[in-house]
Amino acid sequence: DGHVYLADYQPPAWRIPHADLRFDLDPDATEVEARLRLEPARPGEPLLLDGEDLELLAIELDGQPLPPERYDYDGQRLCVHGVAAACELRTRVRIRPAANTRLEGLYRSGSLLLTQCESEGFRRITFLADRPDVMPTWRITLRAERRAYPVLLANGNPVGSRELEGGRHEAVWENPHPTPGYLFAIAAGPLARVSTTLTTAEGRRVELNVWAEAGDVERCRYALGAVERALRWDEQRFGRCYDLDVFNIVAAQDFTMGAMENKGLNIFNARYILADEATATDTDFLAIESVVAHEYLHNWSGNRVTLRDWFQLSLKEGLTVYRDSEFSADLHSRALKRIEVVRLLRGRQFAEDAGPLAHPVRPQRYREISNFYTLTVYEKGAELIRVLQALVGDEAFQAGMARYFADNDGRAATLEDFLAAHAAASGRDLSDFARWYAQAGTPELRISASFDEASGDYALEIIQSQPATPGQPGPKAPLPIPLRFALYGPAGQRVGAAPQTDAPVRGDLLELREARHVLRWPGLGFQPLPAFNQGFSAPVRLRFDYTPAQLATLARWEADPFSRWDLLQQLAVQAITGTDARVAATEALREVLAGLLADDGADPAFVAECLALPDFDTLAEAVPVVDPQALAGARESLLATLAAALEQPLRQRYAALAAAAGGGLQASAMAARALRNACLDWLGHLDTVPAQTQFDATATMTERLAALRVLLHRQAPGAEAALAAFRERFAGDPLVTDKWIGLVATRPAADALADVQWLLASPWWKPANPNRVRAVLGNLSRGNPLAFHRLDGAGHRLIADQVAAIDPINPQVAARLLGAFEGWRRLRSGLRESAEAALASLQDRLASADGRDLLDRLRA
Ligand code: B3K
Ligand code: ZN
Repeated sequence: DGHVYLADYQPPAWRIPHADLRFDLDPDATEVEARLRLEPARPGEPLLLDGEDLELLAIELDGQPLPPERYDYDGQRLCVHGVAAACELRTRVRIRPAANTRLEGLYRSGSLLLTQCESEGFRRITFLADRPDVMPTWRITLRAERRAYPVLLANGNPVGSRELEGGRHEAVWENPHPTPGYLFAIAAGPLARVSTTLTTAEGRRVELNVWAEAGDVERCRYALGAVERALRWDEQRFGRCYDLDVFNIVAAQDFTMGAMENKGLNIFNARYILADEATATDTDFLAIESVVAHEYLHNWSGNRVTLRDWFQLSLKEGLTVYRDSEFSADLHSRALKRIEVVRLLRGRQFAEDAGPLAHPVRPQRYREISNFYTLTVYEKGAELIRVLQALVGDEAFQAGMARYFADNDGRAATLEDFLAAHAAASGRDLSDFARWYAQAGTPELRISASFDEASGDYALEIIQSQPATPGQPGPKAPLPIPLRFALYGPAGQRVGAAPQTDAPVRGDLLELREARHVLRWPGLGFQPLPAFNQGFSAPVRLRFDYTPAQLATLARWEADPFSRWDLLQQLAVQAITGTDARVAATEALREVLAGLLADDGADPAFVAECLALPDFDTLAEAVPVVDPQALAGARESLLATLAAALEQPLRQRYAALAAAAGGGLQASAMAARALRNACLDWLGHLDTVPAQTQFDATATMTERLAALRVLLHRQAPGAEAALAAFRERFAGDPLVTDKWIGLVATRPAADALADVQWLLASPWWKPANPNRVRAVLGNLSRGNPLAFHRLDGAGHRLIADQVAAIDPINPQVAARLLGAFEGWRRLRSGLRESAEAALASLQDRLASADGRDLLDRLRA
């Protein structure tokens, strides 16, 4: 039926211990000669290799040309007949990088030639068993014209280079670590670098380089520092050292995802490398550091220990997201990092888990694996590592990680291997925990309290349930859920008494195992105020009926900043979507925010997070039927009301932070800018003059872009002039151009669609550049509910038409865009029909496997 099933896994029939590749690079026609050493692993099986759209020029077995009857090649698979023993296969193929708009395999980006192989792109370069459990060591020879391609990079260590005739030259690289084809990479072109050397904790001298096209190289310094920080952190926190003599990163303007962790040669979307304070925002800097760390950290979680098959994807991605978020939390603020992660999880992953694309963290089947690089596999996968850590405790978790790396080094592992290492280290049976990986959908906890006046007994009842999801109608087994909790007495004192319950309790951590648990405090004597899920210990939807006054009280009593932020979010959700509680919630919110704005002792970055009310996606998750106009309108009017009520404190705080916000990347300056920009945004509901003043005076992109956003989104008198000035100033910089385009595409109004149409007809529209597609269409579909969900259906039609247009150019980018429809069944009537019609219109217009798979699941 076109699906690949986890249950069908078979180990490879042939091993490939070594691969020797020779490239004659040319953008129009590159020739690749491959010598593969082959050994039968399961005697009697045919020799099959993957190879997609390759022009086969020559084929030899053990030095003898193969006659046509000895092999078949159908454009997808090469089958060599009549081989049973170890041998060497030599092939020569031609490929066409400049014609490769899919950006999978070998492709051209500007003056560079680059590769992207994960998941199944290697087969577009040459023949191989293109699966993660086939792991050759590699020798890679690159030859090219020196003038156009002075730098030639590949995986591993450089082992030689020489001049060739006719202005050509050659570089040879060796990767001694067994490495699957998906981690193969080469990069060639007029690259310049920033560089440093260091000695690892194991005593290895390593050269770190970040490469970019010559004009951009000065903007690579921050990324270089980030690599060094990540390398040191992995040594200290996990005892993992780097294992080659060089670590190279290359920045590319055309790149489908964020970045790629190829062994020793990471290739990055330029937006996650290039930065200085004039062209990148503070948010960009933090994102760069975190993506650089993520890819670096893959060297152990992904590369040294790789995957048996693609179903195990979260084994490297969830784990590496967990690792990079710990890195950021250790280097900066743990609470702020947690807030960022939980925003993404609640706003986007919960939506994925609740819609037609929901799937388990380890899917059981796929048609196109590219469609499973999802928030569920990445972000929920990372949360599961955190759940595991909470269940076994920090010390056992650390021991389990050490054991996992030691037992699986050089292997292609499974989630079972991961859980076995943790079970052994913690002495705990983790078979119930494994259900988290198999069951889709966000668990829900309903908690209700009861207090008996006569006896003074207090009790909490906790009921766990799992929603039905596509292919998993249920019923589903209960999950082990680590839930933090606290009880407060009438004056805000913590109740220390442990509850009576059949669930294990360690301090403030409760471990839910069954569908229902009751916690009793006999004779407590008063009705306490309970608080739950501090630090978001459990990735669940939690329902407990609080009044606005109770939420506001807890927001003062709770010490954990994450929880305080979370309680304010809940208050804001009540103030926006509530019925009876609305007025009271608004007033409570005003009071808490006024207190925060007046509190000079609070971290300004934290106050800024509290001022950022729940975004549209988070609100949409809180209501059963999504009415975008009503939700956005209610949010807008809450902001206007509060801005008017808080005008004085907003203006004061904005002015008081001016000096601290000046420049520099130290935490205090970033925090000051964050709070100033939050104030500016709120003030924009009343007055756009401060934004105009900030736009004219500032030197940093953080302040310039925030000011431009207010001017454009509030349609200030100076908006057009400011946009023109910004556009001119950064005309030569595609990444900054993406920024103003993003602001235009997210103006919160239905007629922003006309601006998007204008962009699509302008010279700025570059449908083959993934960053530009995201800037224009990703922002419209994911960041502008009023324009995307226009009542006349024009937003839905525009995105559907663009998906059809981009599908033949870059199917992965098109499929991502199509994912914006994932919430369509929950839209209010009228919009639901228009979304359904837009999807139906695509039925005969998508040719790619990516697009077809996604469309079928969306419409099922
Ligand atoms: N592993 C890559 C993602 C590859 C996506 C392929 N369609 C980047 C990362 O997660 O680190
Ligand atoms: Zn990753």
